[in-house]
Amino acid sequence: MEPTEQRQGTRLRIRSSTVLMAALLLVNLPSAANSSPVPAAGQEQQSQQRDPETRLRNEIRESEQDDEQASAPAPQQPSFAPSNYPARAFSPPARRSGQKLDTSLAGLANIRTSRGDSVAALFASQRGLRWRDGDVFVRVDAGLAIAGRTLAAASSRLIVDEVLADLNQAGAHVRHVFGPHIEAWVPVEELFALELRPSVRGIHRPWKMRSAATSEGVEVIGADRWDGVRFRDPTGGLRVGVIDLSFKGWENLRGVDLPPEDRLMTRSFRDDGELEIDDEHGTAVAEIIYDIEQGMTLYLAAVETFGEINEAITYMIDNDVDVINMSLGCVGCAPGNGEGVAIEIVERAPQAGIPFVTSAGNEARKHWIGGFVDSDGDGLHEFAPGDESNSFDAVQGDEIVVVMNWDFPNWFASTQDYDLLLLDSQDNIVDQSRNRQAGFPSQEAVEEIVITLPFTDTFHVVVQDIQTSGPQVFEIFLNQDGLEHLVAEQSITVPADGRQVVAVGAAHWSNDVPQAFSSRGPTKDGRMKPDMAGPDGVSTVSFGPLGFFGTSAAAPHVVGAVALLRGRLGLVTGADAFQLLMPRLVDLPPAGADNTSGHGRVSLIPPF
Ligand SMILES: [Ca+2]
Ligand SMILES: [Ca+2]
Ligand SMILES: [Ca+2]
Ligand SMILES: [Ca+2]
Repeated sequence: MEPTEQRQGTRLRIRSSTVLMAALLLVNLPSAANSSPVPAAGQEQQSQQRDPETRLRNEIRESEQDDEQASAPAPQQPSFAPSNYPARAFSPPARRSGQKLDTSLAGLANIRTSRGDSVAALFASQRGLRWRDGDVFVRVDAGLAIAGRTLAAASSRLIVDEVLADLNQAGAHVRHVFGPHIEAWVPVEELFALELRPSVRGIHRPWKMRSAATSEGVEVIGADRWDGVRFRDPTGGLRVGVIDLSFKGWENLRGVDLPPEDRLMTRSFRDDGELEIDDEHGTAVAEIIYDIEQGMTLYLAAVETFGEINEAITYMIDNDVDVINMSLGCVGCAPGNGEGVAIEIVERAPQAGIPFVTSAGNEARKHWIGGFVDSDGDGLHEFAPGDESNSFDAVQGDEIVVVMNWDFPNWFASTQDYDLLLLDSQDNIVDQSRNRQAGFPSQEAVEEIVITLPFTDTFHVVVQDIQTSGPQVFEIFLNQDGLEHLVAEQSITVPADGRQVVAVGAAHWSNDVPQAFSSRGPTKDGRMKPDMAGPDGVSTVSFGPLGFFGTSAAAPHVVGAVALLRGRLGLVTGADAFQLLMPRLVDLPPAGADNTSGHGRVSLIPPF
């Protein structure tokens, strides 16, 4: 055996025993409240070399460990049996009964109680939680505790009103209500009390979109061949909607790379009211559409959460747009089988006759999926024989997002309980997500770790079986490249899995070769996706020459094509134009429809 393999074997054994030891200490050593269960000697040495923020983080971690020990139940047989639910890390025992709070939110509440506002603010920012003067932005789910029912089936307007009254009494500021879901600013000290309210089923991070971050495409798809075709205006205006996180620099491009002022509408639906909070992503998307067709009014809508997207869709429908581009996706916000609130929200557009075009995702090299395997019986999944970690290298300051999904058919109220851990190279728990899945509404089969890394290291994603009826298929997404074990299949993001949503993969403009990172289908229920492909690697003012890569750049080529056909052929609706595109897609290898480029790359080559 090679030395590297031996070292790996040793390290993994240490890892397993560390996790087990933490659990043992939790259940057996409540009196050891002032000692640290996770190896601390090495950690202290490291912290001397790290910055002040790292020391503060270590303080937070120690505080969390105090909480773990304070919450330790009566001693039991140490095992990973269901009764020994280990390390509900951030919840003290009196608060365990509810178990409706996401791990990170419970951690935030405990940190604020023990360490005050400034440490809590740091904790929130390191975990990607919106924080404002002691309030945190959350999604509250309203429903009754009926095992085996989804939230939608366990909720009603009366139940939602009851939770709204609870929130009002708690001093919360409600921002959006969609179905049984409420997005609100909630005072952190009220989280545990709210968790105990009978009609509150879950308090979670708000579902958020992420951009598929990072023209020649104009010629590739043949839009230049339409230069001599006069623009017709049969319905009093061609209108195109772009929904995105941020439109930085949009004002500078008016009248040249974007429509002039009288045909460029902007509106922020974001809680912060910003159009330009982030980067030029949305501006670059709009530039591509305008490269292909100039005769339209563009509607730019800035969003981040589902509640905000819901309002943006209403805005687009009210303004009678012909086609919508949203080069955004999320993971861990729905099961990926065409079901879920994200899908319901965006499919309001096609139901109103408006084609909704989205990016397939850039996650093919950031994804793993497979069945749970535990041949040594220690409760930890083996990604490969003898390897209980899916590792990656990352540097201090990286905002890491690890998302795990499973039990796709019953995702909304899962009885299968897995937990997700992130360990460093010395097997310290950097962070963990230990939400409860016991079959109640809002107990989604998802665990999510969001953490700004306090140091540079090799990190390990570890999956633990807490209580399941048998091995389940699960998937892991990491928000950066470099995951040790990868599976490209089924890496499509939400809402690209929607049946009425047009999902677009990316193929490089110069050679029509699909990008390795372009998310692959099929959906979790086995349907082919993406639907088609578009060019990427193209030039925009926003991202520079040949600088806009990804399915985010591919999708607006489809939207631009729909707009062009609608305008130049004098069609009445965007849906009419979309129908004309489908039979003219250029099939890319392998022959026939496939889960990389769908039915083919978009083309406007005449005749039409
Ligand atoms: Ca194992
Ligand atoms: Ca590994
Ligand atoms: Ca869990
Ligand atoms: Ca093909």
